[in-house]
Amino acid sequence: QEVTALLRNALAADSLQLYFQPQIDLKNGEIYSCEALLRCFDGSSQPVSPSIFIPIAEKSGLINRIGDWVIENACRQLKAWQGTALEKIRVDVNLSGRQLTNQHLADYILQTLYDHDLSPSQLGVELTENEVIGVEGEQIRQLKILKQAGVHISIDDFGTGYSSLVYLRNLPVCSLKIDRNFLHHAMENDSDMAILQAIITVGHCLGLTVVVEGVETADQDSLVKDLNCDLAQGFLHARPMPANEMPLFLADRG
Ligand code: G
Ligand code: G
Ligand code: MN
Ligand code: NA
Repeated sequence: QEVTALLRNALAADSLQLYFQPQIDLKNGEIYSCEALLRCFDGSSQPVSPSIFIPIAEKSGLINRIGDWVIENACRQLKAWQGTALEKIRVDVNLSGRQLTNQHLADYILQTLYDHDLSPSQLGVELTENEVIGVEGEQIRQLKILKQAGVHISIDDFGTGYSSLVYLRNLPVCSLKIDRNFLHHAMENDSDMAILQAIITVGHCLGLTVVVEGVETADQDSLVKDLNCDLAQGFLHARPMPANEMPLFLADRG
Protein backbone atom coordinates (compact mmCIF):
# COMPACT_ATOMS: atom_id res chain seq x y z
CA GLN A 1 0.00 0.00 0.00
CA GLU A 2 2.71 2.40 1.07
CA VAL A 3 4.83 1.67 -1.97
CA THR A 4 1.83 1.94 -4.28
CA ALA A 5 1.05 5.39 -2.89
CA LEU A 6 4.70 6.31 -3.27
CA LEU A 7 4.66 5.27 -6.93
CA ARG A 8 1.42 7.10 -7.68
CA ASN A 9 2.93 10.24 -6.20
CA ALA A 10 6.19 9.66 -8.03
CA LEU A 11 4.37 9.41 -11.36
CA ALA A 12 2.47 12.60 -10.61
CA ALA A 13 5.40 14.55 -9.21
CA ASP A 14 7.97 13.31 -11.71
CA SER A 15 10.25 11.87 -9.05
CA LEU A 16 11.01 8.88 -11.21
CA GLN A 17 14.30 8.94 -13.05
CA LEU A 18 16.08 6.69 -15.52
CA TYR A 19 19.67 5.73 -14.85
CA PHE A 20 21.80 4.28 -17.64
CA GLN A 21 24.41 1.54 -17.49
CA PRO A 22 26.70 1.17 -20.54
CA GLN A 23 27.43 -2.17 -22.15
CA ILE A 24 31.00 -2.59 -23.38
CA ASP A 25 31.75 -4.24 -26.72
CA LEU A 26 34.53 -6.66 -25.78
CA LYS A 27 36.08 -6.62 -29.26
CA ASN A 28 36.89 -2.92 -29.37
CA GLY A 29 35.88 -1.42 -26.02
CA GLU A 30 33.21 0.73 -27.67
CA ILE A 31 29.79 1.48 -26.25
CA TYR A 32 26.86 0.99 -28.58
CA SER A 33 24.15 0.34 -26.01
CA CYS A 34 23.11 0.89 -22.44
CA GLU A 35 20.40 -0.42 -20.12
CA ALA A 36 17.84 1.99 -18.67
CA LEU A 37 17.23 1.31 -14.97
CA LEU A 38 14.39 2.99 -13.14
CA ARG A 39 14.95 4.89 -9.90
CA CYS A 40 12.27 6.28 -7.60
CA PHE A 41 13.21 9.17 -5.31
CA ASP A 42 11.07 9.51 -2.20
CA GLY A 43 12.85 12.47 -0.67
CA SER A 44 15.61 10.53 1.08
CA SER A 45 19.07 10.67 -0.45
CA GLN A 46 18.99 7.10 -1.76
CA PRO A 47 16.43 6.10 -4.38
CA VAL A 48 14.03 3.24 -3.66
CA SER A 49 15.21 0.13 -5.51
CA PRO A 50 13.12 -1.18 -8.41
CA SER A 51 13.54 -4.68 -6.99
CA ILE A 52 11.25 -3.43 -4.21
CA PHE A 53 8.73 -1.34 -6.14
CA ILE A 54 8.48 -3.19 -9.49
CA PRO A 55 6.99 -6.40 -8.03
CA ILE A 56 4.44 -4.30 -6.11
CA ALA A 57 3.63 -2.26 -9.22
CA GLU A 58 3.08 -5.51 -11.11
CA LYS A 59 0.56 -6.71 -8.54
CA SER A 60 -1.35 -3.44 -8.41
CA GLY A 61 -1.43 -3.00 -12.19
CA LEU A 62 0.41 0.30 -11.92
CA ILE A 63 3.20 -1.32 -13.94
CA ASN A 64 1.50 -0.38 -17.20
CA ARG A 65 1.64 3.34 -16.42
CA ILE A 66 5.17 3.04 -15.10
CA GLY A 67 6.18 1.02 -18.15
CA ASP A 68 4.76 3.70 -20.46
CA TRP A 69 6.64 6.34 -18.47
CA VAL A 70 9.89 4.38 -18.96
CA ILE A 71 9.37 4.01 -22.72
CA GLU A 72 8.42 7.67 -23.12
CA ASN A 73 11.39 8.88 -21.09
CA ALA A 74 13.90 6.55 -22.78
CA CYS A 75 12.76 8.06 -26.09
CA ARG A 76 12.98 11.61 -24.72
CA GLN A 77 16.53 10.94 -23.60
CA LEU A 78 17.50 9.43 -26.94
CA LYS A 79 16.06 12.49 -28.64
CA ALA A 80 18.04 14.79 -26.33
CA TRP A 81 21.23 12.89 -27.25
CA GLN A 82 20.73 13.44 -30.99
CA GLY A 83 23.49 15.66 -32.34
CA THR A 84 25.87 14.65 -29.51
CA ALA A 85 28.48 11.88 -29.18
CA LEU A 86 25.67 9.67 -27.84
CA GLU A 87 23.37 9.99 -30.85
CA LYS A 88 23.98 6.42 -32.07
CA ILE A 89 23.58 4.70 -28.71
CA ARG A 90 20.77 2.17 -28.18
CA VAL A 91 18.78 2.26 -24.96
CA ASP A 92 17.38 -1.04 -23.66
CA VAL A 93 14.40 -0.81 -21.32
CA ASN A 94 13.20 -3.58 -19.01
CA LEU A 95 9.69 -4.82 -19.69
CA SER A 96 7.50 -6.67 -17.24
CA GLY A 97 5.71 -9.71 -18.57
CA ARG A 98 2.45 -8.03 -17.67
CA GLN A 99 3.13 -5.21 -20.13
CA LEU A 100 3.25 -7.74 -22.96
CA THR A 101 -0.33 -8.73 -22.22
CA ASN A 102 -1.36 -5.26 -23.34
CA GLN A 103 -2.09 -5.80 -27.02
CA HIS A 104 -1.28 -2.18 -27.84
CA LEU A 105 2.24 -2.33 -26.42
CA ALA A 106 4.08 -2.75 -29.73
CA ASP A 107 2.02 0.03 -31.32
CA TYR A 108 2.69 2.27 -28.35
CA ILE A 109 6.45 1.68 -28.50
CA LEU A 110 6.68 2.24 -32.26
CA GLN A 111 4.45 5.33 -32.11
CA THR A 112 6.53 6.81 -29.27
CA LEU A 113 9.74 6.25 -31.28
CA TYR A 114 8.12 7.87 -34.31
CA ASP A 115 6.89 10.85 -32.27
CA HIS A 116 10.48 11.47 -31.17
CA ASP A 117 11.94 11.12 -34.70
CA LEU A 118 13.85 8.01 -33.64
CA SER A 119 14.65 4.86 -35.54
CA PRO A 120 13.25 1.68 -33.92
CA SER A 121 16.81 0.30 -33.88
CA GLN A 122 17.67 2.87 -31.20
CA LEU A 123 15.48 1.10 -28.67
CA GLY A 124 15.70 -2.35 -27.15
CA VAL A 125 13.51 -4.27 -24.74
CA GLU A 126 14.62 -6.79 -22.10
CA LEU A 127 12.38 -9.54 -20.84
CA THR A 128 13.45 -12.06 -18.24
CA GLU A 129 13.53 -15.70 -19.11
CA ASN A 130 10.73 -16.44 -16.64
CA GLU A 131 8.53 -13.81 -18.26
CA VAL A 132 8.92 -15.15 -21.79
CA ILE A 133 8.61 -18.85 -21.02
CA GLY A 134 4.83 -18.75 -20.84
CA VAL A 135 4.22 -16.32 -23.67
CA GLU A 136 2.07 -17.41 -26.54
CA GLY A 137 -0.03 -16.18 -29.44
CA GLU A 138 -0.72 -12.50 -29.01
CA GLN A 139 2.40 -11.81 -26.94
CA ILE A 140 4.70 -13.47 -29.45
CA ARG A 141 2.95 -11.50 -32.19
CA GLN A 142 3.79 -8.26 -30.33
CA LEU A 143 7.43 -9.24 -29.99
CA LYS A 144 7.57 -10.15 -33.68
CA ILE A 145 6.16 -6.76 -34.67
CA LEU A 146 8.81 -5.05 -32.55
CA LYS A 147 11.67 -7.17 -33.88
CA GLN A 148 10.54 -6.76 -37.48
CA ALA A 149 10.45 -3.00 -37.01
CA GLY A 150 14.06 -3.14 -35.77
CA VAL A 151 13.63 -2.97 -31.99
CA HIS A 152 16.33 -5.04 -30.25
CA ILE A 153 15.01 -7.86 -28.06
CA SER A 154 17.02 -9.37 -25.19
CA ILE A 155 16.35 -12.21 -22.79
CA ASP A 156 17.42 -10.93 -19.37
CA ASP A 157 18.69 -12.95 -16.39
CA PHE A 158 19.32 -15.83 -18.78
CA GLY A 159 19.99 -19.13 -17.05
CA THR A 160 17.93 -18.46 -13.95
CA GLY A 161 14.63 -19.74 -15.33
CA TYR A 162 13.65 -23.13 -16.68
CA SER A 163 16.55 -24.86 -18.34
CA SER A 164 14.67 -25.69 -21.52
CA LEU A 165 16.11 -23.86 -24.49
CA VAL A 166 13.31 -24.85 -26.83
CA TYR A 167 11.41 -21.63 -26.24
CA LEU A 168 14.28 -19.68 -27.82
CA ARG A 169 13.37 -21.29 -31.14
CA ASN A 170 9.87 -19.80 -31.06
CA LEU A 171 10.80 -16.32 -29.94
CA PRO A 172 12.11 -13.36 -31.90
CA VAL A 173 15.25 -12.72 -29.86
CA CYS A 174 18.48 -10.80 -30.61
CA SER A 175 20.54 -11.09 -27.40
CA LEU A 176 20.97 -13.26 -24.34
CA LYS A 177 22.01 -11.55 -21.12
CA ILE A 178 23.59 -14.12 -18.85
CA ASP A 179 22.71 -13.63 -15.21
CA ARG A 180 25.56 -12.35 -13.07
CA ASN A 181 25.46 -15.37 -10.75
CA PHE A 182 26.82 -17.60 -13.50
CA LEU A 183 29.87 -15.41 -13.92
CA HIS A 184 30.44 -15.09 -10.19
CA HIS A 185 30.17 -18.85 -9.59
CA ALA A 186 32.25 -19.72 -12.65
CA MET A 187 35.24 -18.05 -11.04
CA GLU A 188 35.11 -20.58 -8.21
CA ASN A 189 33.69 -23.76 -9.61
CA ASP A 190 34.56 -25.89 -12.67
CA SER A 191 31.00 -27.08 -13.31
CA ASP A 192 29.69 -23.54 -13.26
CA MET A 193 32.48 -22.58 -15.64
CA ALA A 194 31.37 -25.36 -17.99
CA ILE A 195 27.77 -24.15 -17.81
CA LEU A 196 28.78 -20.58 -18.56
CA GLN A 197 30.80 -21.74 -21.57
CA ALA A 198 27.93 -23.88 -22.78
CA ILE A 199 25.42 -21.02 -22.55
CA ILE A 200 27.72 -18.76 -24.56
CA THR A 201 28.14 -21.46 -27.21
CA VAL A 202 24.39 -22.06 -27.44
CA GLY A 203 23.78 -18.32 -27.80
CA HIS A 204 26.31 -18.05 -30.60
CA CYS A 205 25.02 -21.17 -32.36
CA LEU A 206 21.57 -19.57 -32.41
CA GLY A 207 23.07 -16.42 -33.94
CA LEU A 208 22.48 -14.33 -30.80
CA THR A 209 24.60 -11.64 -29.21
CA VAL A 210 25.79 -12.77 -25.79
CA VAL A 211 26.00 -10.23 -22.97
CA VAL A 212 27.51 -11.12 -19.60
CA GLU A 213 26.21 -9.19 -16.61
CA GLY A 214 27.86 -8.45 -13.31
CA VAL A 215 31.46 -7.93 -14.45
CA GLU A 216 33.00 -6.48 -11.28
CA THR A 217 36.69 -7.41 -11.43
CA ALA A 218 39.51 -7.41 -13.98
CA ASP A 219 39.72 -11.22 -13.66
CA GLN A 220 36.06 -11.56 -14.55
CA ASP A 221 36.56 -9.21 -17.47
CA SER A 222 39.43 -11.25 -18.93
CA LEU A 223 37.44 -14.43 -18.39
CA VAL A 224 34.46 -13.15 -20.39
CA LYS A 225 36.85 -12.00 -23.13
CA ASP A 226 38.50 -15.44 -23.21
CA LEU A 227 35.07 -17.06 -23.39
CA ASN A 228 34.30 -15.02 -26.50
CA CYS A 229 31.39 -13.08 -25.04
CA ASP A 230 30.26 -10.16 -27.12
CA LEU A 231 29.35 -7.57 -24.49
CA ALA A 232 30.06 -6.93 -20.82
CA GLN A 233 27.91 -5.00 -18.39
CA GLY A 234 28.99 -4.42 -14.81
CA PHE A 235 30.34 -2.21 -12.08
CA LEU A 236 33.96 -2.64 -13.32
CA HIS A 237 33.12 -0.67 -16.45
CA ALA A 238 30.33 1.55 -15.20
CA ARG A 239 27.66 1.78 -12.55
CA PRO A 240 24.19 2.86 -13.58
CA MET A 241 24.35 6.67 -13.80
CA PRO A 242 22.04 9.62 -14.44
CA ALA A 243 21.79 10.69 -18.09
CA ASN A 244 23.81 13.84 -17.54
CA GLU A 245 26.86 11.80 -16.48
CA MET A 246 26.92 9.73 -19.66
CA PRO A 247 28.68 12.29 -21.95
CA LEU A 248 31.52 12.74 -19.46
CA PHE A 249 31.81 8.99 -18.95
CA LEU A 250 32.22 8.52 -22.70
CA ALA A 251 34.68 11.40 -23.04
CA ASP A 252 36.83 10.06 -20.18
CA ARG A 253 37.18 6.72 -21.93
CA GLY A 254 38.65 8.62 -24.89
O1 G B 1 18.96 -1.32 -11.04
P1 G B 1 18.72 -2.47 -10.10
O2 G B 1 19.76 -3.53 -9.98
O3 G B 1 18.39 -2.00 -8.76
O4 G B 1 17.39 -3.19 -10.63
C1 G B 1 16.79 -4.18 -9.93
C2 G B 1 15.78 -4.88 -10.79
O5 G B 1 14.76 -3.99 -11.25
C3 G B 1 16.40 -5.50 -12.04
O6 G B 1 15.91 -6.82 -12.15
C4 G B 1 15.87 -4.69 -13.16
O7 G B 1 15.66 -5.45 -14.33
C5 G B 1 14.54 -4.17 -12.61
N1 G B 1 14.19 -2.93 -13.28
C6 G B 1 14.91 -1.78 -13.31
N2 G B 1 14.28 -0.83 -14.03
C7 G B 1 13.15 -1.39 -14.48
C8 G B 1 12.06 -0.92 -15.29
O8 G B 1 12.06 0.19 -15.80
N3 G B 1 11.03 -1.79 -15.52
C9 G B 1 11.02 -3.05 -15.02
N4 G B 1 9.97 -3.82 -15.29
N5 G B 1 12.02 -3.54 -14.26
C10 G B 1 13.07 -2.72 -13.99
O1 G C 1 17.81 -7.96 -13.77
P1 G C 1 18.60 -6.96 -14.51
O2 G C 1 19.72 -7.55 -15.28
O3 G C 1 17.79 -6.01 -15.32
O4 G C 1 19.30 -6.11 -13.38
C1 G C 1 20.22 -5.15 -13.64
C2 G C 1 20.71 -4.75 -12.29
O5 G C 1 22.00 -5.31 -12.02
C3 G C 1 20.84 -3.26 -12.19
O6 G C 1 19.95 -2.83 -11.24
C4 G C 1 22.23 -3.00 -11.72
O7 G C 1 22.23 -2.11 -10.63
C5 G C 1 22.74 -4.37 -11.30
N1 G C 1 24.13 -4.50 -11.68
C6 G C 1 24.72 -4.01 -12.78
N2 G C 1 26.03 -4.31 -12.82
C7 G C 1 26.27 -5.03 -11.70
C8 G C 1 27.46 -5.62 -11.17
O8 G C 1 28.55 -5.58 -11.74
N3 G C 1 27.32 -6.29 -9.99
C9 G C 1 26.13 -6.38 -9.33
N4 G C 1 26.13 -7.04 -8.19
N5 G C 1 25.01 -5.83 -9.80
C10 G C 1 25.07 -5.16 -10.98
MN1 MN D 1 17.80 -5.94 -17.34
NA1 NA E 1 19.80 -9.63 -15.79
